[in-house]
Amino acid sequence: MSLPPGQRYIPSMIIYRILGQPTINMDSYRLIIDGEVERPLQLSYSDLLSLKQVKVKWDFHCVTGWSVRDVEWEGVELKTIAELAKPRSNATWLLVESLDKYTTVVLIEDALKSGILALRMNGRELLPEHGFPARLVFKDLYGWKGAKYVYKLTFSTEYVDGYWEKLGYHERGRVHLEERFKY
Ligand SMILES: Nc1nc2c(c(=O)[nH]1)N[C@H]1C(S)=C(S)[C@@H](COP(=O)(O)O)O[C@H]1N2
Ligand SMILES: [Mo]
Repeated sequence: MSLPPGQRYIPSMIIYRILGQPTINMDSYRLIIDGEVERPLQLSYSDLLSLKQVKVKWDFHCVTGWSVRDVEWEGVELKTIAELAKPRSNATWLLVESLDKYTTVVLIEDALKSGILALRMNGRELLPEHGFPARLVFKDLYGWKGAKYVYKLTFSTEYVDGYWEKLGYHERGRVHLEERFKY
């Protein structure tokens, strides 16, 4: 896919930690899946490693205008997690919460199309600064939708602004349509 409108390539990803670097306790870490699901889940890191893993190589696009070519991610497709949790058909939005209190929101349709809960990046375990133990990544959504240090995914009938959406960034954030801002 060609470079999306308004983007330029840089050599490597810029690290953003708008709410700082959280301390992680791996003994207590659980990925919680709740909300409008038939089967709420709490998955430990080893549970996540035991699920089917996929590997992708995607360009990464930050809404501030930089892109990085061919970043490799490995982890669990959100589709796989949804198959276990069984979201109800009235759920429309996936509300995302991280250990640093960062939040965002993704349309469930977009999340199931190309969302990955990434555990590895460029051939190694996620570095702390890139979101260890787990982060989200989406093929065609801007980088801010890819919450690092993620611990909760809530299937919701209602839209709720996350950190950047509250400040005017777009509900969906599709890169090729330049969905940068709400207005
Ligand atoms: N928890 C958390 N996740 C986050 C951010 C953040 O500040 N905190 N920044 C977002 C933005 S705007 C981008 S572009 C990417 C950058 O990923 P990187 O820090 O691994 O380079 O992380 C996204 N996820
Ligand atoms: Mo970003």
